[in-house]
Amino acid sequence: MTPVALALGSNLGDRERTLAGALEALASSIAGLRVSTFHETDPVGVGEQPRFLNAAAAGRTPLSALDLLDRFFELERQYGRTRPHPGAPRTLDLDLILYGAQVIEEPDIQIPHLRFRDRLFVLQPLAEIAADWVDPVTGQTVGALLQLLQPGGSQD
Ligand code: PH2
Ligand code: MG
Ligand code: MG
Repeated sequence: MTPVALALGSNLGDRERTLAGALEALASSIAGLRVSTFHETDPVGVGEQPRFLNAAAAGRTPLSALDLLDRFFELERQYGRTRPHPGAPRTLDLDLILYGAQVIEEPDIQIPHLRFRDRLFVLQPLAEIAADWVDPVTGQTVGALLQLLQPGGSQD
């Protein structure tokens, strides 16, 4: 079993229902699932779009990182995700953020997620459930990464 952390996002359809349904479905692949609160966030880097609902979850999985990613893609499809262009609004986005202390840099999979250190919409929910998790690339905890990005405190 490997500790795993993921980020969830939705800005199309019934966002809350989608995140809750995806989390329930993930319980068969991730044991001891801990889930953050849901954060309403402004879209970042994708132009004018509906607001997002973002969350993070963590637990332990028997699956390889690639098999878990396949499961994520399958769930995204089940929830009606289409990919008309990069950054398009989506019913469901599931991103694998951390997989144990592994660093994986391959064309199909990059772990830790390449941009998670720059994203409040990932770090804020993740810090609620995994503040002490050490990023194997920078050696910083999730809580410290959040502080670096947002030294002032807790505005969303
Ligand atoms: N995901 C993106 C790009 N921008 N902005 C917010 N607020 N939340 C997201 O989940 C998000 C985003 C690409 O995956
Ligand atoms: Mg994403
Ligand atoms: Mg994604």
